[in-house]
This record gives sequence, structure tokens and C-alpha cells, in this order.
Amino acid sequence: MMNWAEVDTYAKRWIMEAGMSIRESFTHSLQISSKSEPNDLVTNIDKETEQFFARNIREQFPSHRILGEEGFGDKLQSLNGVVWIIDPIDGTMNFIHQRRNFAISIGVYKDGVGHLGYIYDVVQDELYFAEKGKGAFLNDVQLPNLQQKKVEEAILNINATWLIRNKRMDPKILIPLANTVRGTRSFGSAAIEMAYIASGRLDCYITMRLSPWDFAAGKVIVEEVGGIVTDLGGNPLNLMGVNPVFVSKPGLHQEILERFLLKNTHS
Ligand code: 2AM
Ligand code: CA
Ligand code: CA
Ligand code: CA
Repeated sequence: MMNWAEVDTYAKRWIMEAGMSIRESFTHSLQISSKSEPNDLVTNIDKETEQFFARNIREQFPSHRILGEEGFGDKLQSLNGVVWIIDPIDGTMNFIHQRRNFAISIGVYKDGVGHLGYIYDVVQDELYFAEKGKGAFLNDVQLPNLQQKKVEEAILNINATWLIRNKRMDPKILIPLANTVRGTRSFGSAAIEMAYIASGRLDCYITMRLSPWDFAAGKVIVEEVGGIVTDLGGNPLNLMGVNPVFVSKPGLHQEILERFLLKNTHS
């Protein structure tokens, strides 16, 4: 039997410690570079934070493996065993430009199943946490199960990128949805956006290109309060690849699939 309580104790301790050093880093200047494209940014703090987690996990749990955005984890061919899926800073552009609206995001999976999820909004000092089967929490307060809501009353999180001409999605599919919901928002951190679904601050979220470290923690937390995490066809996400992602309250998920996403892809 896995001792999840032990893993949880260390995970929370390391997340709080990393959060403190990220807040302290605000007084120093950042080293910024770009990765695959000019807007795909990384800083020395992203790298140092991932290295901090990798070092501690390897020392405390040598049999566990690590999948991290910045490449200090292991080269994984599968999700067998215990795998920490780590995004040291989710929302790097916000981190650089705003010094807020970014999070540490960590999911701990066993044989491909999410058991622990952590999203730590470092500046707000809000830790979203869930353990599979044991509920989701915002700091010490348990989050209630998500209630149904109609599309017309929903707040949709979507980046404007996907509503204008882009490489990944025909905006004709998403514009009618954006026109029907009560309002749209975009926070620029997938982890925070998923945490906001879990806490009811948002009702649904659509984005076209997330990697496992962007959604691993959020999936555990959202599902623990009854939310649904799929691709835009309603299918399960690929935890080893890049995915379009659709996260929503129950009921609303089905309604949006039927009235907008599936309807339009077949027309
Ligand atoms: P990141 O900040 O960890 O890179 C921004 O809209 C959201 O999408 C963030 O959660 C960001 O994570 C994520 N994202 C995923 N792939 C990205 C990419 N290639 N460029 C910028 N943001 C990306
Ligand atoms: Ca990144
Ligand atoms: Ca990310
Ligand atoms: Ca990141």
C-alpha cells in the first residue's frame, strides 16, 4: 500500500518552501529566455524551482519518477509506478509581466491514475489540494461538489487566441459558444484556471494545447469535486502528450459538447 499521507506531507512542505523563495525572488532581476517560439518563455526561477523539487523527491523517494516541464525530471516512456508531474511555474508570462496569476502545479500519479493534486497560487497564498477519494480543499476549507449550471449563466475561461484566426481551432466553432455564455475570462495560467473551476469562480474552460504538467494537478482537483476534464470531443486526455482541453461543471460539460463542440465538428 502506498503511504500517500507521507508523500502529501513532503509535497506540501516543499511547495510552501518553493513558494517562499519565489516571493523572495521578486526583489532580484529575472533571467528570461525563450524556448520553442518567442512567446514561449522561461526564467531562471522556473528552472531553479523544478530543480529544487527534483532534488528533494530523488533524495526522499528514490523509487519515484519525475515528469517536469523544464527537463530536470526523467525521460519517461510510460507513467508506470509513482510519477510526480511538475510545472514549477504555470503562467510564466504572468510571472514575468505581472508578478501574480501564476502557480506551482504538481500532480502525483500512480500507474497513470492521479492520486494527489496541488496548485499553489504563490502570491495569493492559496493552496488548492485534492487527494483522490478524500475531497478537494482550498487551504483548510473543503470545496463543495460542483452544481449544475446552464450555458447562458456560465462564465467561460478562454484565451482570445482561440476566438481569432489561429493554427489549431476554427474560431467558427467557439464564437457561438462565447456569444452564448454570460461572460468570458482569461487568467493566463492553466493551473489557476482549473483551480477556479474547482472552486466555482469559473464554470468552464477551453484551451487548445496543454501538456501533462499543465493539467495533471488540476485534473485531480477538478474531478474530486465532480467536474469533468476531457479533450474537445469529450474523450480522456493523453497524459503523455499535448492535448486540447475542455474542463467544466457536470451537466454543463454535456450541454456544451452537444450544442457547440460536437455539433460543429460534424457540420
Ligand atoms: P506555462 O506558463 O507553464 O508555459 C498560458 O495561456 C497557459 O498555457 C499557461 O498555463 C502556460 O503554461 C500554458 N502553455 C502551454 N504551452 C504553452 C506554450 N507553448 N506557450 C505559452 N504557454 C503555454
Ligand atoms: Ca512554459
Ligand atoms: Ca504550464
Ligand atoms: Ca511552466
